[in-house]
Amino acid sequence: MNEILVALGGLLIIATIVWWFWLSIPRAVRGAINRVIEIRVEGGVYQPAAIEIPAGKPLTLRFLRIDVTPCAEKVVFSDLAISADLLLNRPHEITLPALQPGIHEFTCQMGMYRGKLIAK
Ligand SMILES: [Cu+2]
Repeated sequence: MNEILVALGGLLIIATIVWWFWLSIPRAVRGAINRVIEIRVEGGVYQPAAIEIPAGKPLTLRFLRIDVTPCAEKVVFSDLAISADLLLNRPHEITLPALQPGIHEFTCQMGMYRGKLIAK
């Protein structure tokens, strides 16, 4: 009986992890034009994780990493070939070039933390 409970508990934890990292859909936040957009890295997520931005205009993102996990120490914009190291509790600004309309993802180096810029 106990083994079954342990197994069920394990399954529940796995399901939660899968949902957390891959299935949960972040709500889009609109980034104001000509303003630095601040993104917090905390508790296993980027906050906000979905940001609407105007296409065709350079923009600056300011990452603030509060998350101590090594996972959080790098942010990668793979389709833009940009990456940066994030120091703990130290804001790090990344200026992006004007983006094509579409979705530009940013992730940790293993793709577990996920965020996206929605350029329109
Ligand atoms: Cu990671």
